[in-house]
Amino acid sequence: MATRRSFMIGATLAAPALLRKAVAAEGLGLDPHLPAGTLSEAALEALPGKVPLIKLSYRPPNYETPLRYFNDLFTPNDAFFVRYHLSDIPEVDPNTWGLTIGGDAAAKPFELTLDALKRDFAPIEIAALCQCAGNRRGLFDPHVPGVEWGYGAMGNARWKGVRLKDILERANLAKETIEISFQGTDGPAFDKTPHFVKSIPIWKALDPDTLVAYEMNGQALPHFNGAPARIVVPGWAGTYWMKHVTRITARSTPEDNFWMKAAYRIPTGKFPLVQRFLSQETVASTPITEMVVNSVITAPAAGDAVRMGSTLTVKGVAWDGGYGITSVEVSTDEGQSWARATLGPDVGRYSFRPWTFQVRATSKGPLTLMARASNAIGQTQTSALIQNPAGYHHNLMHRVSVTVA
Ligand SMILES: Nc1nc2c(c(=O)[nH]1)N[C@H]1C(S)=C(S)[C@@H](COP(=O)(O)O)O[C@H]1N2
Ligand SMILES: [Mo]
Repeated sequence: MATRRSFMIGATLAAPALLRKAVAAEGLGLDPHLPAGTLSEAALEALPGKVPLIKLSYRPPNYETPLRYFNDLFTPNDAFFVRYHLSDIPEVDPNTWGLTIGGDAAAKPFELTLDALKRDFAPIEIAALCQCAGNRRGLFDPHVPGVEWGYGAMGNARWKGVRLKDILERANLAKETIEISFQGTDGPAFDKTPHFVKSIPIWKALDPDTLVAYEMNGQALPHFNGAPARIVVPGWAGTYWMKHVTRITARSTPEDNFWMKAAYRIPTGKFPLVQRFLSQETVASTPITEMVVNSVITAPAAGDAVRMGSTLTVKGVAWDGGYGITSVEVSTDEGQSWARATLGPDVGRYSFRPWTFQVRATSKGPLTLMARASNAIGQTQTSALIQNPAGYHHNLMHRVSVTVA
């Protein structure tokens, strides 16, 4: 099996000269509540293979998707957001790529080529939203440190691959297995930051919807979204969706690294979440698990002009951790009254659920739209932000103001 270095084509992240010219920041539609530094520094810029996205940092690359792309149920691959923690991101050659399955709890460790992965296991395709737990961090009030995302650290796609459970079955797992951990090929460029390694509890790894995916929306995964294969954990925050995965480790002890012990954790019991990652939980904090119920308004855009007397079609998407969206309501009077939006097609419980709402513009001046999603277990978006030090799980109701003239 290839060593870490030998299956890389060699190029690390492209030098700035290879980027298409940065486009002027105006027209980015950034929320004015983002930190001042983000508002002045963010720019539209295209990574190789991508359309211009909102660049928040270049090393490591953190690029978010402009809100209007979520008018489509599935986010185009070339507009799908990009999130990395470390700057050395080799392009992986799919022909020499290999996946190693091992660990102290795997009685029969083995290795897979990409061909074997596709040939030896039944393919399955699932529609699911990949969202960074820190999506909308930049809208926390007061601001918290971290990548200051607006609304676009998420994307909805059809993921094709094989069940992680089918792969694990071949490794003859010990009954003591408590976590399955994942490692990719990217690493630190200069410093001593530990490699990005994440684990999930064994019960989530064996969930038939948890995948090792090699296609996204009918195409091979783009480099920046994890080529040639990534982990897909439907319903759970993006942090577990390991890109360029090369090693799957079955563990009889909890993974003990910075990325599990210090990052992507929330205060224990503070959020209305159901799924718990008990082998990593302490009295003070617990790992992020499923996404909270949420929605955005994708049209009209903030600041649009609307003709007096016309009927405006309000559009958006809603999602949760996989319990299922049951309603979206819209308010045009600052939340005093709410009316039900019409839900669009249900393509799976982990996917965006589109919705529409018609409203007549009956008085001149500003018109503020608000949206609120609810799910099948009775959860609704919050109207008071749940504070937490790293700015995760922002699900305040989205507001968009237009002008009726
Ligand atoms: N190899 C690798 N995989 C990774 C990460 C990373 O830094 N390296 N970041 C994770 C996080 S925090 C998120 S939110 C998602 C983002 O997926 P995307 O870049 O395809 O949009 O990838 C996850 N997988
Ligand atoms: Mo993330």
